[in-house]
Amino acid sequence: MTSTRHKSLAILFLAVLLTGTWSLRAGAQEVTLRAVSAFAERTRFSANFERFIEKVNAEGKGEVQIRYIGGGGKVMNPFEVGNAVRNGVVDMANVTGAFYTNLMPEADALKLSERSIQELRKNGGFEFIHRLHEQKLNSYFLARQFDGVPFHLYLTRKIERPDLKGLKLRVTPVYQAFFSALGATPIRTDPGEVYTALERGVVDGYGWPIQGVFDLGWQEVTQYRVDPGFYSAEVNVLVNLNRWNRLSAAQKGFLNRMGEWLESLNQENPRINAEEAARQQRGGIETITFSPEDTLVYLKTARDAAWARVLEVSPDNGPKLKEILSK
Ligand code: 173
Repeated sequence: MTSTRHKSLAILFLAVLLTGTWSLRAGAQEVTLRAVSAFAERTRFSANFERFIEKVNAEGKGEVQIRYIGGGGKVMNPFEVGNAVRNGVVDMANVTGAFYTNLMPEADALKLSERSIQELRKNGGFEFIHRLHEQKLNSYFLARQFDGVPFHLYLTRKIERPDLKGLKLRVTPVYQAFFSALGATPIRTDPGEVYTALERGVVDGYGWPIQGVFDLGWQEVTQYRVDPGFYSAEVNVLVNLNRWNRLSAAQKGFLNRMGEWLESLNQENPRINAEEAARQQRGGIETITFSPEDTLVYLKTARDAAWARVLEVSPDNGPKLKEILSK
């Protein structure tokens, strides 16, 4: 009897000891975050995020690791990625605001920023965008990538003037208000459907940044690029807020430093933009430029149509965003 009692006490003691030790270790334990990209793996708009993951995994041993589940339509529909990080189906996402306007209509304004993310972080403007992501996307906004990468209109037929009547164009929310204002019929698709839509003549062109046209072979089905570009691409790294809040101060600090490093890669963009434009030219994509007056109309329509849309869908936060992001 006594020996049984002793035995169970000893087991209890051992259990407490083990649990205690285990939970002490758990406090400092490495966490693994599950991450997805809304863009296809190893394509331009996943590439910097993939470099970020490599760096985190190399420098974050014992602290934070990231398990990359993958990107593009392979893992989930790109337009579902915002919802997945909001629900905690994934812990981290690489995604453009254009893919989560259903949850956060204000995200459509992010492309309109005339200030770099470094500038916005310094002047406090970023705080507002940060809070919107907490409220509407249940996410911590870790980093903004691709400042200074303009979008362009790519076409299979030549146009002489900024008049898109009769053209069916592939869009996301980035281009929708602008191309519609110039008379086009917009057709929304994710990037994975662009090639087929062009090949089959379902669309006469598409919106896309200056970078990444070659990733999915679109040079084969693209004849023209309209210059100049407009807006600025934005692809954001978001972390599910509940997951973020459970990280230790050290883990948060580490990820924030890595996020800043990721944002510093934005300075590579002028060089990459020039390389990609040259590569498009070699690939046979001709540029279309309008008269100086028409160019002004083109750019003014881009800006005005997009801000009008933002103010329409977000009458409460739109004016503040315009104040923060415009120069
Ligand atoms: O799919 C898109 O054209 C789009 O909206 C986008 C946004 C940021 C980077 C690349 C593409």
